[in-house]
Amino acid sequence: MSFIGDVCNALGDVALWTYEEASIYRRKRETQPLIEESEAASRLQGADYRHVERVSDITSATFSERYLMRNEPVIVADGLLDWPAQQLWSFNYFCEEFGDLSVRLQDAGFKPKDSVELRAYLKQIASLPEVELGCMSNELDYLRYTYDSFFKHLLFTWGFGHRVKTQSFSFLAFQRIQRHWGRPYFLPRSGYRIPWVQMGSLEPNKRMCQDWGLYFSAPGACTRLHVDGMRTNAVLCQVVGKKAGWIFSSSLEGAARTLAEGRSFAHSPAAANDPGGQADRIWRFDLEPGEIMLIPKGLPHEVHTLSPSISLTYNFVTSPEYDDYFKFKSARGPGWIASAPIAAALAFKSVYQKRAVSGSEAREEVSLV
Ligand SMILES: O=C(O)CCC(=O)C(=O)O
Ligand SMILES: [Fe+2]
Repeated sequence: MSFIGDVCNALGDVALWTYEEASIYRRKRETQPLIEESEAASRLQGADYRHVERVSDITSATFSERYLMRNEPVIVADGLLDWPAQQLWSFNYFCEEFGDLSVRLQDAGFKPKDSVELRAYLKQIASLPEVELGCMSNELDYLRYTYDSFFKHLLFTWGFGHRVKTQSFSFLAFQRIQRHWGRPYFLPRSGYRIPWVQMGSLEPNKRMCQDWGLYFSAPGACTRLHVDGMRTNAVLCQVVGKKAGWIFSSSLEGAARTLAEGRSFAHSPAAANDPGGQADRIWRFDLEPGEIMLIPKGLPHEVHTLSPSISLTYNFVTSPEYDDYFKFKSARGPGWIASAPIAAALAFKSVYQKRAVSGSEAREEVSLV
């Protein structure tokens, strides 16, 4: 991408942020009635419960039409096919390359915790045994992202990161692992609103996308139920280890949050402007190394680490989705994170444990031909 192209994209980003800031965050939203805990439980119990579809060898047109535009989660089983990261990344690799750096860990709700030496942290988690979904431990914190100044972050966001001097792990890693990964093969090349890319192609390994992070976590670690801050799509690219969890339809946002936190939140009726106009649905996912999952824009999700894990994630919105995204975010506001995991809520435990026993979790690979 040329210098002029980078500057145009940066101006596009600024214009869009200003527009959203003025029209969404400062706007008064209609207040919805609160949902009772008992009603929340019955909504989740009555919801359609299924596994996230698994596909491979998917074109970007099919991916956009079947999943992105319909706000339907999907796992692309061969997602990391062309990423050298699959061969190169390991706990040893990151110890050797970046082990001396100090990193700030986070708890299950993205809250900053202690700073530790990266090597000590990675050694501590690398050999821990696998756990089952729902076995959580509060002992081990997560490494998600550690950035230094806001100004440097802007430079990375606009593709000038290679010129920046930094000692912050996420920035340094972004610079040094650039050739190990790239835009997943099934994502559109161009036509993004977030980040703004209307000309040229999006190269997320050169221009740091929103919420870009290299995540390291131990078996039993969890990212509690939440909706991503800007309500954009996320791709969760699983390089080492396994993760599992659930994604909830937009109609269950209030019910799921109410159960997780044990206090009432606004009911979220399935509105005409909900992306995909989804009925009550819970998707369970099991993500294996080499796979990439789409977490559709605005949907609540909770993620558990089952075995020592290294993953990479970033967020985006394509141009054709923007109207739906904007209307939905105007109605619901920015994202949130629950104060407790939904996996620990008794009424939800009975939902997922029953489904596991009844075998209704059978996985299927969808044929695209
Ligand atoms: O991988 C994880 O634990 C959580 C990913 C996620 O949902 C996020 O970072 O927003
Ligand atoms: Fe998320």
